[in-house]
Amino acid sequence: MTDVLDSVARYDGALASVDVDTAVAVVERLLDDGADPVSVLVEVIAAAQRTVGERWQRGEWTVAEEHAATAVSVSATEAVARYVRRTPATRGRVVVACAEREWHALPAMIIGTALRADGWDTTLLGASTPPVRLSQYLHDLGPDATAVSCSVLGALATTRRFIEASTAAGIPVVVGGSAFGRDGLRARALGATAWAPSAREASGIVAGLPTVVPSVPPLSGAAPAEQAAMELAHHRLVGELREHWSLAAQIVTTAQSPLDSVQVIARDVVNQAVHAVWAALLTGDPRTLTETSAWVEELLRARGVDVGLVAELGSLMARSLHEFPLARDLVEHHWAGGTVRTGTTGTTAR
Ligand code: B12
Repeated sequence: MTDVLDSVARYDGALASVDVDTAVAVVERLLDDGADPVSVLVEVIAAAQRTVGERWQRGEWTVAEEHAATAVSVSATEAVARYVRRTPATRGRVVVACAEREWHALPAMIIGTALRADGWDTTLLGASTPPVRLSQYLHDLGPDATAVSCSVLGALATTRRFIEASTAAGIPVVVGGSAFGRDGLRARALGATAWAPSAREASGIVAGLPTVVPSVPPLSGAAPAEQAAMELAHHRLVGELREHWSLAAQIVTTAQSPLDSVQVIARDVVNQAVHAVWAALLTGDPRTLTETSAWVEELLRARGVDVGLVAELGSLMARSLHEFPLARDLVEHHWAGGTVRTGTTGTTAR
């Protein structure tokens, strides 16, 4: 019997050396030895992918290395998919998709494969699919459920459009992925029929879904309206922040390629920060701001940059958001532990 810990270590090594053959051989060996395919997906492939993200976050790996390692994991997931397809699908059909702006297609692929392992007939639509395209697929395929994977906070708004499209056709929607956090609060706020924390629970959750669901009611109130207005002003807002945040002026020694320069990281960070505000407005969950500011702090610390710049970014955001009072209030209270100074009032938020 193959030792699982040893397999995980060999798999990690294969990602680091971009060795597709070894990675595929590791998962095939585990499966041939009788390992549960969902455990291989969750404990080997998904776990290793999170390590890839941590290496990028710590400045140890470039974006190019992250891409290369992910391509290896895509091949390994395909190997699991080939294995599970040997058994016929005996349950209903599930469409697995990522909403527009969501480029993390591998988590969706892992969910699709986990569902197929449990007998569901799955159709994978891939990354960043427009809602109108989803509606077309739902009309053509008539699935029993839609499964939506969302890794980045900026795609929660478009995930909501998927929930609207799916429930408008009466089809229940199960959601998951890191953008939903560690509980079902954001999923419920967006009107999803169900949420699951990992691929392990996905099949049981899909099995328990109602056959038909009503259309979700429109999101009403001031917060979703502000989020929609922020989306329209996004270009201007991120432009202002990128121009004024002093991270752009920092000299960083750990950058290994132009794609990993601090300016590129600053662009990503500003986008993520504004998206965290959108997500809090849409879901009523301010942890999106606490989590994102902690993530920015880790990114900066790993690159030897003054972490005081996290609070500076918060202050700039609060100032730029003067037309968006709820958003501004969220930043003042939840970004960087509530240490944001707006400059206009001179006060420190609680
Ligand atoms: C590979 C990768 C990419 C690739 C994706 C390629 C691909 N084909 O998928 C590329 C290079 C395109 C990319 C781009 C970006 N990425 Co990226 N990426 C990753 C990485 C390293 C791995 C993603 C992955 O495959 N995870 C493995 C999956 C399976 O794990 P999981 O998400 O936990 O999924 C489990 C559950 O959540 C659940 N689940 C997931 N989906 C669903 C769906 C349903 C229905 C259910 C029930 C359950 C469920 O089940 C899964 C298995 O148990 C992650 C690190 C990480 N922690 O995941 C970063 C990460 C997600 N990326 C990040 C960032 C910042 C970005 C970029 C903004 C910039 C960048 N670094 O390149 C862009 C944004 C692109 C966009 N708009 O979508 C950050 C997000 C940080 C944050 N605060 O949100 C992370 C966390 C990296 C980090 N540590 O900072 N990325």
